[in-house]
Amino acid sequence: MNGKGNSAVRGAEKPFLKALAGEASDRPPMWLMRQAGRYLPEYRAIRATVSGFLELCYTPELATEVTLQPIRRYGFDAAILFSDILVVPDALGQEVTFVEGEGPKLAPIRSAAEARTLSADWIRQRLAPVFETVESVRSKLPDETALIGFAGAPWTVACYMVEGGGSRDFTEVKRFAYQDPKSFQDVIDVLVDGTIDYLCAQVEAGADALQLFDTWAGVLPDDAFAAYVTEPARKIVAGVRAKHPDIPMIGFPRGAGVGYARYLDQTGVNGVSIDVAVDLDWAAKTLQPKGAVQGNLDPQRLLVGGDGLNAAADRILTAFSDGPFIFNLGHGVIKETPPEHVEALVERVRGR
Ligand code: 1CP
Repeated sequence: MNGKGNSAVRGAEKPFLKALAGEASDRPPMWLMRQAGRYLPEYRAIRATVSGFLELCYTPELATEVTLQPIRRYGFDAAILFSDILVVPDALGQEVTFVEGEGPKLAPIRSAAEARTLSADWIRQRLAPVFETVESVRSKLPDETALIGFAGAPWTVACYMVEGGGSRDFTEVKRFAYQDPKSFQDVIDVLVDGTIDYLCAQVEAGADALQLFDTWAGVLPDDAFAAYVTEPARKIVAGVRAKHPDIPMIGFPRGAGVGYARYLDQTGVNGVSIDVAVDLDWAAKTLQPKGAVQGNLDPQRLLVGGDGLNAAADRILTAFSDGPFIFNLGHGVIKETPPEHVEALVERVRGR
């Protein structure tokens, strides 16, 4: 690792940023969602030194190290800040814990009174260690490697806040949204404000681009998708751009189906991250003329490896070769994935 550049001019030479600026390439840039994480033995070694997952997110020295691990191993075109989407509710005043083997746990917010306990005022102060990580990663990355900052989108973060953790059917969050839309909108609004501030602070610390993760966008009917996915994303993009007009942004409304086109049209993002179910030809025809496409290899292909992995990667590379494209998965790396399969995928994508 050498070089410490982050000037606009150098930035323009990063292949990842070129794709987000609308350029096609014979050798598309690549990175993988959840590229830092439990499939890497060096991640597990660092994870074992802390008692809880959030402690890792809030310790800049360790979070920097795990952000850089996949860059050292695979030379990806972008590093993604090591943190989690749930640091935002933690900073809004709804304490988050991660229970080993069970995932996140939060005391659920399900009423107007509970919604009023949240405040976006403390984001910069409480999440200072995260911004310190961004700064430290930036100073250690090679010049050609972009640094992606990120946040969860309001709907997805609200799912965890109202359900009190992960969910299968999203009964409680939908009940709250449908029974008391005004109070639910208050939760969405505080998340919009907090997320704008959170993302701006990441840009100020050195992030080159931002990704908004809306993992549970696909469970909503079209009217609720417009209200809770597209509209908050539009406000966040506009709010961040009011301070940082040139920052490239990617949206990931997972499971949006044909809604990806409306999302790309209406939010102002530079590109969309598509999930495994999106039709390749449809996306090349409908999405690529309007913005960059990022995706969408099935993480299970990477887990299994072999000829099937190569063939699946080739189909994606061929489908998107004429427009702006970033090679990625359709969702995160599965923790049982052999690191050698990632190596093989990098060779396949780079070797063409
Ligand atoms: O103990 C551990 O090591 C915890 C595993 C882990 C990791 C490695 C969690 C817990 N979060 C993360 C890191 C993380 N999460 C990153 C940065 C690393 C990288 O991408 O390389 C990012 C961008 C996220 C984003 C995230 N967290 C999302 C959105 C993307 C997606 O995967 O859909 C979501 C939904 C979460 C919530 C979350 N974090 C962790 C868990 C177990 C969960 C719940 C997932 C669920 O409900 O199924």
